[in-house]
Amino acid sequence: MLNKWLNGFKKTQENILGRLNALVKIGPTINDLFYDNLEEILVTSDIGIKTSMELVRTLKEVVKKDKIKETQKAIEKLRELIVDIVKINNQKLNISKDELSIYLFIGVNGVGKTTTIAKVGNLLQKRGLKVMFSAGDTFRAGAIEQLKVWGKSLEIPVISQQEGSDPAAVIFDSIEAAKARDIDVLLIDTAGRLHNKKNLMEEMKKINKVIQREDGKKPEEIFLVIDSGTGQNALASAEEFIKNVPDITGLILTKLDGTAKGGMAIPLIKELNIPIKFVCLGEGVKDIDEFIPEKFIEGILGEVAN
Ligand SMILES: Nc1nc2c(ncn2[C@@H]2O[C@H](COP(=O)(O)OP(=O)(O)OP(=O)(O)O)[C@@H](O)[C@H]2O)c(=O)[nH]1
Ligand SMILES: [Mg+2]
Repeated sequence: MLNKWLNGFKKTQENILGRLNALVKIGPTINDLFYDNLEEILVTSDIGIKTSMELVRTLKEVVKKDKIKETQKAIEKLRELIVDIVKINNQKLNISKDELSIYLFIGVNGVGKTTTIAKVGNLLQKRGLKVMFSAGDTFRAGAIEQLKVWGKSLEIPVISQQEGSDPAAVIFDSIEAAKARDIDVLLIDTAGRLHNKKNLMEEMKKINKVIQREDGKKPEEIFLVIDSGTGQNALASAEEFIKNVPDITGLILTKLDGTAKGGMAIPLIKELNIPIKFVCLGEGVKDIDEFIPEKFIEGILGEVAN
């Protein structure tokens, strides 16, 4: 699994670590230019201007306090600062004992919601839990079929209605069916595109309400699925969702395998204060792992070479 992480993060690591190593090589002693270059590397690694500036400012304080002279040592301190940010983010999956748990997957179109449902469903099933899928994306052509194909190959039941039907009705049915069949976790797919953002947000609110009414509690997890390739733009998009669905319990970062922008996870954690619960590192059903801060840091920063 560690190899998969390291492979998945390869592009991000080359982007960040590669340039940090080059920076240490061109100047072994700390000076103003070092900080300027460092800030530029961080900003252009999708860590975002705000978080990058804060990191450099804190690093300057640490360097001063610890009387550090070498750029190599400064980079090691930077790594510790990033670890501190990411570590707040070590949260376990919420699962209710002895009653149905509901996981709702939301996010803009194409980020990987449906694929991630298959991955999480498979993971939970492997852990001995009884899972079920709910085809709550009745909007996009082919979405129901896509989930059914996953359900068939993973032997996970799928509750669906026709395309164009009311997602709230599908979700209602799914909760009833899940309870009747003693399911542990119901994973609900949702549409990512509904003409415009306003409709999408209204739909999300409505779905959330239906679940709370039918299940008598909030979903155990509301996952906001985010495409890592969108880089630092993901932050604004996530903030928009949070405004409309305030109960988001976790983020899932997809497509880390194809991007050099994995640094975007750092401002997301810092600014949103919502844990990243899973990372996805490929299209296959097994290309998913729980977010582990140490592994993430190793993935993006590796070991700083001497
Ligand atoms: N490389 C890679 N591709 C992924 C990953 N996750 C999803 N994909 C691909 O991204 C594409 C879109 O995935 P979907 O799961 O259909 O995305 P969605 O959010 O459900 O899309 P809509 O239903 O249209 O809103 C598919 O081709 C997936 O195979 C990942 O972690 N890595
Ligand atoms: Mg989908």
